[in-house]
Order: sequence, then C-alpha cells, then structure tokens
Amino acid sequence: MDSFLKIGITCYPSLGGSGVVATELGKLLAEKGHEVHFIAHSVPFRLGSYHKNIFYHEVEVSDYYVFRYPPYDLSLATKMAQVAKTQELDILHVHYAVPHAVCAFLAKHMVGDSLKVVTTLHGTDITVLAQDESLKDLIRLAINESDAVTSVSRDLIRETREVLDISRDIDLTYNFVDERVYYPRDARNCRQDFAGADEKVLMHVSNFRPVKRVSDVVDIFHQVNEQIPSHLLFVGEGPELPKIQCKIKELGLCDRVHFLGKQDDIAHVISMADVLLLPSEKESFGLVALEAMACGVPTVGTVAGGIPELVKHGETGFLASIGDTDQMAKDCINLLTNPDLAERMRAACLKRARCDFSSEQTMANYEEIYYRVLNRP
Ligand code: GMT
Repeated sequence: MDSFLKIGITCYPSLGGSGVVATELGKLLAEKGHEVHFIAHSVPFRLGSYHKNIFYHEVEVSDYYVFRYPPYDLSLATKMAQVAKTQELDILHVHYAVPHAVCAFLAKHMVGDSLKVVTTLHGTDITVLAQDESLKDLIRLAINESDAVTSVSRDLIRETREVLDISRDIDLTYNFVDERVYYPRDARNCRQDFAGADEKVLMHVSNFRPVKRVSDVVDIFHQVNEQIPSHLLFVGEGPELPKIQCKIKELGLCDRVHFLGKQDDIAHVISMADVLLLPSEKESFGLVALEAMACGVPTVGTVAGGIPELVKHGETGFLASIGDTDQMAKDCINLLTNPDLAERMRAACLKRARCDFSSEQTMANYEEIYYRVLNRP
C-alpha cells in the first residue's frame, strides 16, 4: 500500500531510554505495515524476535592505522546514505542529537532532499551535551537542518530553545510503553525473595549517573526504613554504584538493600515495588516512571525537567524539590502507611499510562510528522 513508508531508524542500540523508545517505536511501525531499517553499530537490545518488516544494517568502522580515534560518525553517515539509497528510504528518524542528527545531516547531503530527516531529542543531548561549547554549534546546525524535530517533553523544548537560541518548530511527542508488556505482573513470588509479608519494597532503576542523585535514594530509604520495615531494590548499573555500595555499608543497611544489576524483564521487576524513587536533578521525561506507572506503581521523585508532565503530584505519585530528601521520605511514608491512598494512586497510574501515554497515540503522532515532512496527506 502506498501509504506505508520506508523508515530508517538510528539510535543508541545498547543503552538508555532513548534506544528503548526508538526500538519499540520501530517495532510498532513495522507491525503496522511500514518497512523499518535500523542503522546502528549493533542490534538494538530490545529488538526481539524476527519480523518481516524489520531490517538491521550494521555500521562498520574503519580501523585504518592513521586514525587515533576510529571515525564512527563518518561511517554511520555513509551507511545511512547507502541504506537510504539502496532501500529507497522516505524517512531517516534519528534518536539523540549527538552524533545521530549530525550524521543524518551529512547523509541527506549525500542522498538529496528526497530523504527527510526527523530528529528526536531525548534529554542529555541538550541538557548536558549542548551546554558544551565544543558541540553546541554542531548540535544547533543539525537541529535547524532537520525536516522535523521532536522532543519528549515540553520542558525539553523550552530548554532546547534556551540553550541553543533557536526558534524553529519542535513537536512534542511524549514517550510510551508497549501495553502488552507493561502491565501489573504477579510478582509475589519474586518479592518474597527480598521482603516479608508486612515489609514494603522501594525501588530505583537507573544508569547510576550523577544526574540521578542515587545517594538521595539511599537517604530517602534510610528515613523510611526507620519508620516502616522495608527493603530497597536497586536495578541497573553505572559509575556511581561503588560509592553507593560504600554508603549502604556505612549506614549498616546491607541486609535491607539489594542490588539486582541490569534486568531485561523490567515490567516483572517493577511489579515487585510499592513505590519507585526518582530523585533526579535532570530528567527530560523519566521513562522508568512511565514503566512503573503502567505497572500500577507510583513514583516519588523531583520536579526536575519533564517529570511533572508525566507524574501528577498527589495523583500518580509525589514530587518535591531537587535534593529535598526529607520531603520525599515523608511522601513515601504517607503512601506506604495509607492503603486507601496507595490503592487510589495505583488505579490512577494504570489509567493515566493507558489514556495519556498510549503507544497507539504516540505512533500516530510520529506517523503524522512523517507524512507532513513528506508532504503527503
Ligand atoms: O536516563 C538517562 O540518562 C538515559 C537517557 C537516554 O539518552 O537514553 O535518557 C534520556 O532519554 C529518555 C528517553 O526519552 C528519558 O526518559 C530520560 O529522562 C532522559 N534522561 C535525562 O534527561 C537525564
């Protein structure tokens, strides 16, 4: 059918929410009938099983001896152009500005204006990298030259305009989760491995980078555990992890805090929790809070970035100022000692995830953007 498109997608295949969202979007588009070509350095980790409309094109980087740093960006741009030409792509949808939007800009110059570039900004590409003078002008160029730019929150649109001093249109396209995967799972058996019947479970899932303020997670938990017997489950890995492990030891919380490392089946793992902690100082969206919400788990976190657009304070969780661990601990205690409130929030979470962040709506938004840049009704 004519209305089906050939779409190239580039993302970070092995880490982070941006890669997860890009891969899940590609899978949905393929299920709908579009032809989707992933162009990346490895197979996206959430790609899953074979689908006739999904193709993967690997970027191979030259290791010629004169290169001190192998030029991945140039190889990616060339691969994008090759795939666009041979597969007759309509759209190249790149997730994360650096280097993907820049590579797409180069690819478009190699292919011609028939190839339309859509760039999705995910957060740290603007809130961290665009603050760096060595990258700022390049990011601004790539954003201005994209045929459409989307952002995962209003707050990120605001910050992009402010940091890069640009005025072009940016479409708001919130993230989503696949409802067939993210729903409340029966995790009672797994929960029993950590917590007794009358104990509570708090959880933090992240890449343990400084912006996540994982130390605040420990401070919140410390206060909660003094009032309510509970356990803290950490999911993920990252640079702050060793520091956190030392802090847990110093506080004598080793038997209360459990490190699960990286986990694939996040829906199942999150379903063990009574509350998700997200005390970040930067968070353009906070995909993990949506994953939790879709499993009926409220979030206690901060008002950073786009979190308030996702978590409704008092309805699907509680939000406090960045660093206000006392308030976040109080909010957790309130939630964990008040079964009516917990049940109300759980129901509100399930409803909000389904109604306001549905995969169908998000895919429709992206399709509308694709057809718009192609000038097709
Ligand atoms: O959370 C991270 O630091 C990873 C990062 C990424 O690039 O994958 O996440 C960003 O994109 C996610 C998907 O859109 C958002 O949900 C995260 O909020 C955003 N992270 C930050 O803004 C710190």
